[in-house]
Amino acid sequence: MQMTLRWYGSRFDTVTLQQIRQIPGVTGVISTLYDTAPGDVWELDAILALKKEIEEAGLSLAGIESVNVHDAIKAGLPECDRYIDNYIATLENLGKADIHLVCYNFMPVFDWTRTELARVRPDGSTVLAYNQEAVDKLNPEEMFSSISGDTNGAVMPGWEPDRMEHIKELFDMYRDVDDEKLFANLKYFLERIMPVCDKYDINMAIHPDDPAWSVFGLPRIIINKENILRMMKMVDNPHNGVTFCSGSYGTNLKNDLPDMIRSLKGRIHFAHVRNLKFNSPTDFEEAAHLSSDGSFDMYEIMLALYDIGFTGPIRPDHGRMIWGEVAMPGYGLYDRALGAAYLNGLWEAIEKSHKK
Ligand code: DNO
Repeated sequence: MQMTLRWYGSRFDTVTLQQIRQIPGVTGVISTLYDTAPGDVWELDAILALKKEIEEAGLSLAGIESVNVHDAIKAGLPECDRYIDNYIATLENLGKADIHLVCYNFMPVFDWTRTELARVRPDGSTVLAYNQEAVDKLNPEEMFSSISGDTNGAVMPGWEPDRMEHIKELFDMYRDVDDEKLFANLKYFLERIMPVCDKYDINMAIHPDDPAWSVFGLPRIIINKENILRMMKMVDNPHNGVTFCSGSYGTNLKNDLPDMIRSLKGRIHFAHVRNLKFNSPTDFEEAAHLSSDGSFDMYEIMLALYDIGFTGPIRPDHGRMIWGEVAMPGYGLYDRALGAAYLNGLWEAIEKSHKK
């Protein structure tokens, strides 16, 4: 596996490439053209400039997170073909730039959902948190304003203010879309993009829905083992793969994370590894990566990745805000660096104990 960190680009991130380079064992970043909107074609020059900047800092561009999918594609609107053509053009340019991993999601309207971006934990750190009772009391329009005061000035991925302004229209778009329809729209999208993925050897890695159930009555499909295996089978091409995100699948305690990993052998192209601490089945917070700080056995998760021969990029996921850092919630330097070091430590121990 290759240890990486997510990086939003020098114009958007408080963390620098030079800082990332000093985290032991981190050799690459996962990045994006953060100022592109879903549906835009990514220009080759812009992709090459991003890659060059990263490589000049002594790191590799290990993949893209995310090339976002336009809502017209997810909702299966008549104009979806035009947006799929644009997506293919972007993949074509990524392929020409020798980039072989694209993370994306197929969540209607919202990307991930949290009710708090800065819940204070007993040690004084602040973390992202989710409480179902709080969601039940909100209507979707209030969701964005309820968290927007805590973003530390950052635009949160998936919560871009100009999209959120049109939230009512976005909800209308999905009025007739249920889980089955969403599966069909995803199949159509994948079938159309697989030829360009085959041509350039681009691994598509779908990110799970977070939380892994329906919010505000919207359809959600990438939530459990059964659905993800269905998705792998419905477009049975190795380039149709997954981002295994422990923190997203783990929101549903019924998901057995190591078992899911083992069932996806050969199809996990990217891994996000983080812990969650459950206070009740409907309230969780994003703890430190260490097993003892949360509810998951991180050793078992890393062991399952090792057992399936995982060789792709991996990244620590959301970190706590600690040591006075001010950054995009979940994406500061310090706690993610601790997470990377910890995950690397687990991996080294697993590797060595298997070689004996
Ligand atoms: C949250 C992230 C997601 C993820 C997208 C992938 O912090 O894990 O926003 O990047 O769902 O498209």
